[in-house]
Amino acid sequence: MSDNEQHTGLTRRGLFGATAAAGAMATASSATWLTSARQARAQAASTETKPGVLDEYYGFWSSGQTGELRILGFPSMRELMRVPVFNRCSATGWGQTNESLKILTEGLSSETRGFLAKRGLKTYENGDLHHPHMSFTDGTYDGRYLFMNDKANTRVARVRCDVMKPDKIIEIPNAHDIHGMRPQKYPRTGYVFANSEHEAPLVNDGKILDEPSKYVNIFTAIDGDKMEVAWQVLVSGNLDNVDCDYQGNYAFSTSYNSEMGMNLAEMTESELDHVVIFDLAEIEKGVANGDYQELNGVKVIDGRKGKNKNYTRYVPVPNNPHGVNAAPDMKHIMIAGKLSPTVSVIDVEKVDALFSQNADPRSCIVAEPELGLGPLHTAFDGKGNAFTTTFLDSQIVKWNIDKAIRAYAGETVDPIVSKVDVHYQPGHNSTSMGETKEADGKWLISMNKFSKDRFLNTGPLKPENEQVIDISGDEMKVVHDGPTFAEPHDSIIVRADIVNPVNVWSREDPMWEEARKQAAADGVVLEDGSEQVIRDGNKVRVYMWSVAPTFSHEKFTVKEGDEVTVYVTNLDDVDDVTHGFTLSNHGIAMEISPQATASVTFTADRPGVHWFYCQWFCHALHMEMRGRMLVEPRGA
Ligand code: RUQ
Ligand code: CUA
Ligand code: CA
Repeated sequence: MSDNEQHTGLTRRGLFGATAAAGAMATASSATWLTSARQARAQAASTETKPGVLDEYYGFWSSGQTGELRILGFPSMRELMRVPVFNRCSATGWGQTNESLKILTEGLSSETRGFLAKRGLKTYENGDLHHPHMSFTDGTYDGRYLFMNDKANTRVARVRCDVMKPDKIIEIPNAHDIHGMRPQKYPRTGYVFANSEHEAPLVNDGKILDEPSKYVNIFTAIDGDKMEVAWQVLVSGNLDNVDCDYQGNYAFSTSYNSEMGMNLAEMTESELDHVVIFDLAEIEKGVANGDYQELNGVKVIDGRKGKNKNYTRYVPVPNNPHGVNAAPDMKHIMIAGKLSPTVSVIDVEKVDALFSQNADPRSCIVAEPELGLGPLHTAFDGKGNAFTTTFLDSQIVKWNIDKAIRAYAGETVDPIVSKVDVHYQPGHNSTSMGETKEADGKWLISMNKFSKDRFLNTGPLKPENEQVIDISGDEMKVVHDGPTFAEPHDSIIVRADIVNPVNVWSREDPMWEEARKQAAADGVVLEDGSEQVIRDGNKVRVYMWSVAPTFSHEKFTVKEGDEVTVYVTNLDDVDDVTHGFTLSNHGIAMEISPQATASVTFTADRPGVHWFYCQWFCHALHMEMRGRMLVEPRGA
């Protein structure tokens, strides 16, 4: 058995026994680290942020199967906002208002819309949001947009950073379950790269079913400005995570299933899987030269192995690799080994030769330090160090990139700087500005999948635990534990000066373009305070405005069976005076922030008196901010 095989055997057993391993974490770290960590604690930087003091960073957090984006203040870890994206939100009406439904439905294929319609749905009501990333210009965040994936329903969303609401959500055709997703770093975003994780027939219409040898997988480049698919590439094996270089030349995707296995034994059979490297210029050339097939309106390039094309290269790496992270030195890409205790380091400058000279694919690997069991993701301090989570060891491993390269070249040097225990089983970690060329080396967040005994017991379903770590010195210091609900996979920590949201909506915002058009057709000006009820056959449009603490209508009357649309325009233009419109016993509620318009359409099929009220506390007389909908019975 080779060294490598031994590790693989160990980690496989460890992986299957992961929960049992969590209890025994302390044994994994040496006493030396514990002692020095204890000594260092006295001088640790504090996450405490005094009342009234603003945080130094924005944290943008995913929420996994909750489907929303979360905004945190960092390092205080105060949750500032939840931004519904793929989920249905009770508070804001996301997924119910016409404005949100437009965004949620216009990017779906007609096939998906038809499928959902049969289930009485306009859009999906769940999502699995793993990876939030900000748009880049010249290698750093530019504060324009946040992009994020939906693994559950094969979508990618864009959130506007000026208002912190999604403006585009698109379904990715030909793909199955978007997992890894990253924006292009240079010269700007540009492309948003998205990995389809799960294999399926290219034309998935039921003619091919249990014939895995005919399945494919697909890599997608989205035009981040238009939010349209630019092109796709067929690949061999599946795709997990993705990142790209700082030069705008290549994207790198891990594949844990190079075997194209359909069960665990098959998927973990090979000692080596691979990283696919995509040559963006070659692919663009191929598209321009017509070397593609068009499928569901998308140009699909064939980048599979053995096609003798220059679109892709496959670099063998151990073993069911997971995370891909580009270092702020703008030169190195870290591939976490997961079942292998190693991280494989790719030198982007050595990638050219893979394409131009058909060099040995492994020749771009310049280091492969052994860090511990279950390496998943790597973050950076911008000072030449990397921080890798080890899921099975429950540690963050700080290692020096240069030393790892020298060790790989044969020098006797230990790249590991220090390790710290985290609680328990970390997945992603992120450092302040760490995925940009402006990494500042101050903070790291370890996003731990298990909390176990760290908090008061909440029953069988436990929160996760996020730990803030001071990384300004050689020893890492855990300075904060924070429970969190399902399941922030990933996060970015962005300097606050980069993000500048508005306080009040602009009345020109495209969000209520449809409402404005309809109002114009009805002779109503949304913002002039006119209150009108327009009847159009069995369609009734109620135009309403709100100024704390009143709605313009104390009542409106409709007939049973009418299709009613209520438009509310919030004429308050004061910071933080958000109103709501909840129609009781109709399952309807929506948010109307200052100077916004929101609308909702429903059938008035309950005769009688129904109150609507404002659900956002806005005034001393907030309780009085209410009115009646009178529904005349049919035939009355
Ligand atoms: S993946 S825990 Cu969905 Cu980001 Cu690695
Ligand atoms: Cu308006 Cu409460
Ligand atoms: Ca594998």
